Amino acid sequence: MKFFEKIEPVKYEGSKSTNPFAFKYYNPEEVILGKSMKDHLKFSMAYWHTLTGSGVDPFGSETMERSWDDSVSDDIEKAKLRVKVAFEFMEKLGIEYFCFHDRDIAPEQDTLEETNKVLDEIVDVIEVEMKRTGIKLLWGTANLFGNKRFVNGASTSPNADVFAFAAAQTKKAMEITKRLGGAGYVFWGGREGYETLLNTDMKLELDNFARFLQLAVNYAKEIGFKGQFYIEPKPKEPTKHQYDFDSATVISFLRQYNLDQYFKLNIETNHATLATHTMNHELRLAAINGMLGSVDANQGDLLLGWDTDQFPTDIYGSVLAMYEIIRAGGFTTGGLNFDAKVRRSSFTEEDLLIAHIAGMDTYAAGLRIAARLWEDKILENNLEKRYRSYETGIGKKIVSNEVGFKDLEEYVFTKKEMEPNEPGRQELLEAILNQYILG
Ligand code: XLS
Ligand code: NI
Ligand code: NI
Repeated sequence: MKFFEKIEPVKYEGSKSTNPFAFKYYNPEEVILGKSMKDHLKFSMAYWHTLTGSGVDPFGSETMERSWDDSVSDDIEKAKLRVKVAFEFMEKLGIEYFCFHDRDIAPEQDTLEETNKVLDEIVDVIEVEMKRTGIKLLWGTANLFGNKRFVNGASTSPNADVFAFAAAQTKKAMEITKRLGGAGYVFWGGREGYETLLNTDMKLELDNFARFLQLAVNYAKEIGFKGQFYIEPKPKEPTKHQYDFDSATVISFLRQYNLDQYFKLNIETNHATLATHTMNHELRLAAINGMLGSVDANQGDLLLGWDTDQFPTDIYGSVLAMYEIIRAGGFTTGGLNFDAKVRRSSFTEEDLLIAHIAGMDTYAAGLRIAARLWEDKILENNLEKRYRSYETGIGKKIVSNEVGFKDLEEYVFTKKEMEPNEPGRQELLEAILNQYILG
């Protein structure tokens, strides 16, 4: 059965188009900075939001109208049908990657053995669809937060049996990710954090968290899984203190436990917002540490303190994010995964398509603008000029670690007059950025 039969494959029609089912900025094969737009952007569909998002919120029940979900009642049959719908949907949009949690694609059964059996059945269907369409798995992951057994965390749970269960579940999720040729595997610390120190052994929880990651690294070696491991930082929600707070926290955690060589970061826009950082800050920090891996492209609402996971439509943000990605040399294993859900009142199947088109166009426009900024070296030339005092003289000695406090004191005593400071010219740069955005 075809569900999007009435809808033509989405095409690029340019910025003057009024067709809601056309791309205005995303022209997949167009070459920018020597690479096609689709290879720069590597769009990915998030299975959980797009296929299983129902529109529930703390105040109300499901709102989404999904004809395929209504057409079958058996859970396993429904899961199989959703796979078909997912691939048809990605084909219409020309999305070449997807991401999933184990529990998004297949319903959990009474025991882990039964769950794994059902999971394998669904993976069979996914495998066929991947072969048919050429669509690839950007990353897989395990849902270690939804089931009530994870009420106190997974690898950071005070209950060792829960640690064991999380390990067993992750083992299987890694196996299916490997089987589907996944380019990566994500660890988002679901409920790995705490509410109050009154009942928490923080040291043991952090040690166990690192132990768990080390076990995953060991198992990847054992089964020959070559995909990239990522940690996805998030500062809060569901727990008050999430251990993977932001890029900086995760990088130092990985270094402390000698895990840094095995992991990169999967950075999500809305999580940056929750950490009171900009997305470009999070990306730059990862990049300068060689850990910029992949992106969960969405956006939050600055007036709300939670992870609203909206589709990205903010051009300013997409320009600055794409600038960082270009600056870091582009994606290798990673891509732009739409960890985003349609608003509760955007409940039609058409809304689902339009939301993805809007997100793809936003990042495509971001890429176009960021590429021009990069080519014209607007920011890079300014940096060069601003930091030129480190190119010669005492500055050069400082950055080549040739001087100590005594030498610097002597330098100041003999020089007497310091070089004057220069203005940062923030407003000028912001105005130039606006020119690049508006054309
Ligand atoms: C939740 C996270 C989650 C991860 C995958 O806030 O963004 O969806 O991306 O587990
Ligand atoms: Ni995410
Ligand atoms: Ni999120």
